[in-house]
Amino acid sequence: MSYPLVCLGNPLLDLQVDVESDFLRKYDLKDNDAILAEEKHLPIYGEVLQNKSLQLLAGGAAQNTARGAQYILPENSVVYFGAVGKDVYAEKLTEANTKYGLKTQYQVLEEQSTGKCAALIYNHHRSLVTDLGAANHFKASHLQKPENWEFVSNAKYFYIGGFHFTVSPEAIQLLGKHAAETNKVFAINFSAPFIPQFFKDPLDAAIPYTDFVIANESEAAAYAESHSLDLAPTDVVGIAKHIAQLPKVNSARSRTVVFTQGTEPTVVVTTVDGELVVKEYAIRELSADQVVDTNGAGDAFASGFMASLVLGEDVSKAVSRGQWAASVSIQCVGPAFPFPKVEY
Ligand code: 26A
Repeated sequence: MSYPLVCLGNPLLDLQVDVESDFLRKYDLKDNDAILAEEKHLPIYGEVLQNKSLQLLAGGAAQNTARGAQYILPENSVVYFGAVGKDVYAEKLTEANTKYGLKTQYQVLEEQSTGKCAALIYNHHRSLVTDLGAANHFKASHLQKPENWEFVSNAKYFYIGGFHFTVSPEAIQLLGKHAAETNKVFAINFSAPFIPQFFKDPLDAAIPYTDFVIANESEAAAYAESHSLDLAPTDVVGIAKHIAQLPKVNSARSRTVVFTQGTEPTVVVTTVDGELVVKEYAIRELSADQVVDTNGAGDAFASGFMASLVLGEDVSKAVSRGQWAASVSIQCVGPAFPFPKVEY
């Protein structure tokens, strides 16, 4: 079986609820962030289960991107790897993935429970608090099993959710090396500010394999800070230029850095024949009443972007498809796309 796009990440079930700012303050949370749950956050999961607005939704950043890319692409285009338990949460994920036609090759860990993410919606913001559970135990050796490596060796594009740097940098290295050695496309997403901040070393070790780096403005700022760049944290173009020029293993492909900035234009920096080319693309505007929630907006952008690359389109089209996918997903509850399907 030949699926052009392989994605790797942490499969999670989102427990999405509407909250007031008091709730966020009580747990010391920002309006818009993504963190790993500490001891003090654990009561959140009990509280959200009591909340009348609770919705159980398939989540996990790279899994959202994988589902979204499969939504756009022809059947049998995307396969997703990650670790889950053997429980009703995993069944919920499988149900959603089946609806989108996403192929999963989960590592199933019977002793662990499937990971969960409290997605706390406050106005147009979302604060994500994750208990990784089984997802935290994914092993690179799962990819190396012959039945899984076949998907890897047949793929042409790889997409890694940055959140996976907290789990298996080894698996990311394995795929990055394979992509570079076989001249395939390797893309990563920073996923959250805490990745460049606290997982700097595994991130830096993966950058040389990347052909595409996707992130948002707050992740770019966190990168600049943790790498002590002599740039303002708001200088997204400068930060993108810096990353675009970092050493690269596969010199047959140039590196492109894509920074989304919420409602501000998407910044793209590419190296063409050693020269840096900077482009900015205005987003698709939505009126306030069209915005349902922004949970998964960045993942949806990455779905459209990656699907476009798989379709053989150029970077400007990929950004445009990404922006379209984000605007579609923002109009849905949680990290989802509408059925019946809408087309770009
Ligand atoms: C390691 N962490 C913290 C995470 C995540 C995560 N996915 C993987 N690892 N924290 C939140 N998410 C997912 O991000 C999506 C929105 O972009 C949530 O499950 C949510 O669906």
